Amino acid sequence: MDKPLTATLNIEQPLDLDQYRNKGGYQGFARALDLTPEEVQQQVKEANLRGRGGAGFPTGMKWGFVPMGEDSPGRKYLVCNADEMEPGTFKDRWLMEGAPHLLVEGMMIAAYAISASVAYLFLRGEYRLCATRLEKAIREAEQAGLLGENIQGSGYSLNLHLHTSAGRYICGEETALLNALEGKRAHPRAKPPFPQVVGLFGQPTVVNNAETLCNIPGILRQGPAWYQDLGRGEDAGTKIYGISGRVKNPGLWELPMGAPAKEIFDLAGGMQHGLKLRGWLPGGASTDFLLPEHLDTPMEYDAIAEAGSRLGTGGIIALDDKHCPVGMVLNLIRFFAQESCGWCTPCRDGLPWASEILNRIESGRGSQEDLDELQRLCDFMWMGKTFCALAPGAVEPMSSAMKYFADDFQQHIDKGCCPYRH
Ligand code: L3W
Repeated sequence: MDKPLTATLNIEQPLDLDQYRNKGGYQGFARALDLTPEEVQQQVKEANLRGRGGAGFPTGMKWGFVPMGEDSPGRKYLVCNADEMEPGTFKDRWLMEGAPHLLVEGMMIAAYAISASVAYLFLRGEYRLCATRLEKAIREAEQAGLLGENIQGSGYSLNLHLHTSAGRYICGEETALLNALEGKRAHPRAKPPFPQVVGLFGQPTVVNNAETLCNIPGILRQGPAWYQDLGRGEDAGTKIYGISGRVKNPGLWELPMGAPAKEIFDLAGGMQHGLKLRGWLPGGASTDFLLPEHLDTPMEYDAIAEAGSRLGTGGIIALDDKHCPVGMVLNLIRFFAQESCGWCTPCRDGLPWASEILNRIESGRGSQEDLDELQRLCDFMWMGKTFCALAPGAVEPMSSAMKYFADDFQQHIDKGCCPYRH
């Protein structure tokens, strides 16, 4: 099976420019330069690539919202969102550490497709090894004339800058990220207008996740039909799936879109000795729990949604039967409460409140009213009541845990202690 995301990945020593080129690297970019930007967009639309950051928005469609030609003569920007901070998610790090030129090439093609002359790679600050390796790849591309003015005599010019984040989860929300790049406090902006029309410094801007962009070189080099065929079910291409929790071998694998979750658990060697799977979050912490009975579900957008969750980042978090679900949710809500930017009330006040109530329940001091209040808070922080997806995302593991593991919540209250500790 073709594995275009990891075919050139080497985590010990990533390929330098010449080695990457010897394996077909930058052929996708060369092919793009032979096409018009609109034709490149069309290729990605036909490939049916969907965003890998968590929302699954169609990439070609997103690019198509950028006003082109005489409609928009000003500067346009491409931004790579590599601020990977979703708990249980470490796929972008792997790609950037192991295949930096793949991302640089993907950014170059995406920038060309929207006629952007400046691109920013917004990188999580803690990813220092990624920064070193990406910086080297960018310099090599510049020295080879693949970046800069009038690239390869094409008339197209692109400058690509690496920006390391000062470090907040909210910086991964695309409009907060744009504010951070502008040197402002990283609050989300109201949408619409979407960044494709009014983005960085008020100019048309596309923000794409790092893994999404790593898919682009293959699409241009081998065509949309080839890319479509890589998927096993409804969705096209391959995906970096991951798993953490008490499985035997936590890790990352490139598999066809639509591979069942069970296959990922099998690759991880199953649960550690003596443990049973109790539940799993399919794609990072801000997704709903699914159960062992859902393991045959294809890991693709619609199938996971039908099962009652979201594919999210594809980074599975496994919950075992010796681990308290209330404690797990408390841990996640504490993270989200700490990372709330405080811009809107439901998130700023709701998450610390939920954290306090969960703490009471988990430590055996909770009441029946606390459970009702938690349920009310889930509605208070839901989509449409907040500026961005942070609080609604945080609600997903909490509300689904209250549904699937209701007995565990109840036992904490009835016994006055955590049943997993006593
Ligand atoms: C034009 C419209 N553009 C949507 C664009 C929008 C954005 C993309 C997705 O949250 C999710 C969230 C987290 N016209 C448009 C449009 N767009 N409608 O499509 O937008 P949206 O609003 O669906 O989602 P979002 O606010 O970008 C992203 C989830 O990801 N998540 C978190 C992941 C975190 C990481 C990380 O740390 N690296 O990936 C996990 O599931 O909960 O639902 O570009 O402009 N009408």
